[in-house]
Amino acid sequence: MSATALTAQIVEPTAPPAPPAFPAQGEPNFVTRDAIATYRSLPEYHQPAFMDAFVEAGDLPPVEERLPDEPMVYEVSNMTDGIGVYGDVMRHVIGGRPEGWNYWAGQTQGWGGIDIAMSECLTRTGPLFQIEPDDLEPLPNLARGWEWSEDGMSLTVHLIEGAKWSDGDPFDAEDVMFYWDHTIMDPNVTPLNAASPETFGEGTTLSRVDDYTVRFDFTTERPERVLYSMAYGDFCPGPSHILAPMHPANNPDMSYDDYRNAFPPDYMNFPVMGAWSPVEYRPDDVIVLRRNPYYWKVDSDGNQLPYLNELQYRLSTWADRDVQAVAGTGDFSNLEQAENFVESLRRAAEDDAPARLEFGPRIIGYTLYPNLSGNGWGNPDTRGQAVRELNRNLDFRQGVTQVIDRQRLGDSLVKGPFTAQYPGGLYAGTSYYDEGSTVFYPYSLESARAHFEAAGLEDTDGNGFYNWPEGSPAGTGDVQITLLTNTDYQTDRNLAEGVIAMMEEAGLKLSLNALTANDRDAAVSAGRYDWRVERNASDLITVVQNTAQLAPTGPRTSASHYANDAGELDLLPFEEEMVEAVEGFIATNDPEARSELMKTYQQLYTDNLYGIGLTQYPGALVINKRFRNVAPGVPIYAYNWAEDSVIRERLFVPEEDQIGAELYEGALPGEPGGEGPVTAGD
Ligand code: BQZ
Repeated sequence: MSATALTAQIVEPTAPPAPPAFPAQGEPNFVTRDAIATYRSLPEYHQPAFMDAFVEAGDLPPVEERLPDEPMVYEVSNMTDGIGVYGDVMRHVIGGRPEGWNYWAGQTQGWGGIDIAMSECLTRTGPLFQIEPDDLEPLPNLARGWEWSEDGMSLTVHLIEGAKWSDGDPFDAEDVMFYWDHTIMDPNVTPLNAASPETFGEGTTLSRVDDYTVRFDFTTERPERVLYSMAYGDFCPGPSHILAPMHPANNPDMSYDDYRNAFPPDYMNFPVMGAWSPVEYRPDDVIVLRRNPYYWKVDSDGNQLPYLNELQYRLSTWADRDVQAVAGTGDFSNLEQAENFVESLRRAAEDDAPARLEFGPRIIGYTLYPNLSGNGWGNPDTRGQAVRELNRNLDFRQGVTQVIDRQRLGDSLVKGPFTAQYPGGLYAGTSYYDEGSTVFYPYSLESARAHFEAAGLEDTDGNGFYNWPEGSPAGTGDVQITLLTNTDYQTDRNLAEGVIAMMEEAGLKLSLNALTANDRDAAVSAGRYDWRVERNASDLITVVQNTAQLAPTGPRTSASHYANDAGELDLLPFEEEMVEAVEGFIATNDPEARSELMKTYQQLYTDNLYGIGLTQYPGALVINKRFRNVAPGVPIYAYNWAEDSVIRERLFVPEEDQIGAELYEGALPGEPGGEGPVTAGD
């Protein structure tokens, strides 16, 4: 077809279609950060009654000796239902499976907030959804305070003093420096959630000042965004007294694989700074966590937290999590799979419904990501390399996006006002989103075909499917593309199958590669994929968190384009411009400059189709009605997941509502690596 005829068929991009109105149900109570918690000593401290026996038996020192001189104090004024009572359990259900406890070497604990319950980070961002815009900065946590140097080139961080790991070992700068030196700065180790040197800004260093003080030194002035990188998933130090002896840097008998697998799921009582430590694991059945006797947070009456003695994690499916939460046999769910909305809403609306369900903003988004590496990342074979070449062709990506009927795709998940057509990139309704900078390619098979032909594709054998471009090393056969997705979620699977069916209509042959989350994560980080359908991470929601992952700012920062084994990144021109915009954002604190940079980023992303947006919809927090102190308007996902944002350590259940379902009543975590929980005098 002549070029003019082709151009005639092309449908130009438009502004994104307006999303159907869907007001979030809960409205947060906006406060300043110190309204939630401060650090101070109190006249007296208390613990659950059953722990008195441990103190009498000499198994534990008295509570006031287990706490820091100035513990973190949650202010009753910010607790919706006031000071709580001890007891009861939160019954989680998850679809993940633990690989082990070595988060710092990239192992998953099974997700669903297990790692969030076990580990604490220097700062905290989950609860920021309720912070007044003028005070919007990460909350202090293990870092109780910080100050910038005059010239803004360094940040001195003050750690909480006198806090201890759940086995009584002191928490101090040694743990923080071990994390920095032997996790972030060690290229052989990638922690879960993939923090890397780029996460903290090119050339940043960290040094110990004294037992409770460390200092970041930067190469750019006052990179305030680093405070977000000191929060969950990027700076949650592990117990160096347990990890260091197993790390190859200190133990020549250990390889990095040995180190990664040194703490399998049946290693019990793993020392934590979080409120609960794992004491029982039954494969494909349950993980039980018991309260941390040295937890360093209290309420303003001096009651050592948490109020809940136990967390249970039933190892099932994510869909079952929704079902059990609305049925009342589970206690918590992030209702994030649109297919479950209608039934969950129906059940939650009944008078005797055991759980409350509250929808938040539209922050669940799915994207089709083509692998943009052309220089060998993931060692593609001839066919794979030919797909990469197509992926790197703008006409091809424009063809792919115009094949997708997003209205039909969204409706295939759930009818009604939930889903919106999502172009990709930053979300409508989030603080850095700009509609004017967002390019939307409307559904048009005709225009898609014109783009495919402009990319050199033709159905040369007339079987209805495009063949490899002329002279392609992949031969003359039909183009073959694999689509990777996560089989742990029906939404991921349904969207992938929807995309495959639509591509087939347009003449592109796709095959599904559906893997469990752990295998999928391994395939993605190794570059073993052509295309992947994925639920977006929080960087596209908040921008200030995981900012470096918004573009290939480093060899392993954006999973659409890692470097090859030689460390080379073959960025396309628009990717280089995206990197510039993101690095510019990281290097400035000027709000004007920041929003301009994100407009540039959004325009580059959606015009060049760095990722091809599919659908966007709200999520709902489902939590059993017996739990108190659940703040209003908790989004299931923003700066972090609701398991963090809801502040589980200050949730409680009134005595009369407690269900007596603790599996290890009266027990506490035992010795690290020991059998399991212990009772007083054991
Ligand atoms: C929430 C979350 C808590 C990871 C995981 C899981 C992994 C991804 C993502 C979510 C699960 C739940 O999400 O779906 O509702 O409980 O755990 O961590 O999808 O496979 O790699 O990024 O957070």
